[in-house]
Parts: sequence; structure tokens; C-alpha cells
Amino acid sequence: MRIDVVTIFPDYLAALDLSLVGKARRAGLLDLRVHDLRDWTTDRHRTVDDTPFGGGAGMVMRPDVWGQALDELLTDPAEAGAGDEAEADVPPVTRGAHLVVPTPSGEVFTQRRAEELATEDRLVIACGRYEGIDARVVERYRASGHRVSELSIGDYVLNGGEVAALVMVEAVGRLLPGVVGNPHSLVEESHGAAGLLEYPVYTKPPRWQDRDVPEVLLSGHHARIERWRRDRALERTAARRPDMIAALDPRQLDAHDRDL
Ligand code: 6GU
Repeated sequence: MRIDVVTIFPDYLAALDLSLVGKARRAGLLDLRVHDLRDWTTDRHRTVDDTPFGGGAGMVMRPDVWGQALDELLTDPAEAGAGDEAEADVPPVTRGAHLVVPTPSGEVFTQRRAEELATEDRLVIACGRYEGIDARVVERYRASGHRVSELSIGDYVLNGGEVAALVMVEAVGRLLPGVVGNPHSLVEESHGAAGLLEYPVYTKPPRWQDRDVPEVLLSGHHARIERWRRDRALERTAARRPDMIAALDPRQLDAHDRDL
């Protein structure tokens, strides 16, 4: 997969050289390119923002500068795929880049959204600063047939989209084939298919500061361990995320679960 990130603070994305994502890049599994939006300005001051029409506080990012950047980075779908009439036959990977715009006013970025984005061939992440990007930018690329997602990473306010882009690249990057060494780690986890938070985990030593690892985990009895883990996952999810319990499909519960 190729991901282009456009920002006025490319250094913010330096962390993506590290850890699993950095390794994926060096292994050629992820082609990540970070661009400075100011490279697409044409004035002496390299201006990217201006005052909002209608008044109000703060500055808004100019559509003309973003247009120059995105025209260059987003492949024209008409070029990459076939015409409209052939749309249904065109596999998603040939439909041009998916534009992602991190914004606190977007839809919530979830594990499901990460899974969707991980199936794309190309992502372009447009990081806004100040009060955001002129609304015509998203309109224009949607109108030209690009998939466009405005996404928020949660209900709090950040100064710009860069940290959200870091979150999204890491969440998507670890789902790419070959990035996480043991694909099993991707199956049993919080926000996975079970719809529950992960159970608590323990390692050596078995006794630490007068605290013992739950005995069942040392028993070697796989069925009992599985039952214990499921119970703890349910208990924890009910306490911390009642919204996730409410959203469970009854078919995701077994007879023992229902007794709890
Ligand atoms: Cl994506 N951007 C900003 N600026 N703030 C946020 C956010 C994004 N998600 C949550 N807060």
C-alpha cells in the first residue's frame, strides 16, 4: 500500500520511521511519503491560510493550495480505471487513491474503518491546521469520483490533523499482510470480531509483590482458560464500555454468557 501524508509540519510524522510501521516501510510493505503542503504554494510567503468568510476566529486553509497538492497526488479515477459503465467490474484497488481528511467534525475512526482503509491500494491523508480546510476541497474531490472520508479519532480537540494521521497510519499499517509477524495477534484483540474488550493478560513471575497470577491460567486446562478469558472480557466490557455490550448481536453470546 502507498500512503501520502500532506501537512505543514512534516516533522510531526517522523515517528513513522520507528517501530512496526518503520519496519514495514523498510520491508517494502508500506510506501509512506510525507509532503510539505507549502511546496505547492506559489507566493513569496508560502501562504496556506486566510481569514474565514462570514467572520469569526482563526484561519482557514486555502482551497487553491490544497487543490494543487491533491491534483498532483490523487490519481484520476478515469485514468486508473475504466469508464462509469464498467464501474461494477473494476476492482476497488484500481479506482484511484482514497482521500482521508482528519477532522474533529468527521465520522469516528474505528477498527472497522481501519480495516476498510487497509484494503485500499492508495491513501492520501490531508492534514488541516487552524480552523480547518475550505469546505470546497472535500466537495470537489468527491464530485470527481474519489472516495473521501472525513474522520475524527475521538471526542476531544487537537490542534491539527497530524496526530490523527499518525494514529490512522499505525492502525491501518499493522493490518497490512506481513506487517504483524503473527497474524493471530490480529484476531483475538480488543475491538475485534468478538465485539468485546480484550481480557487481562499476565506473564512471569507467577507471584509478584504478593500478587498471584490467576490459578486457572497455570492449569493447562485450555477449555477452562478460554471460559475464564471470555468471562473477564465480558465483565471488563460491561464495566468500561456499556455501549459495546448494547451493540452486541445476541448471536455473539453463548448460553454461559447470558447467565452472567
Ligand atoms: Cl482528526 N483533528 C483534530 N484537529 N482534532 C481531533 C481529531 C482530528 N480527532 C479528534 N480530535
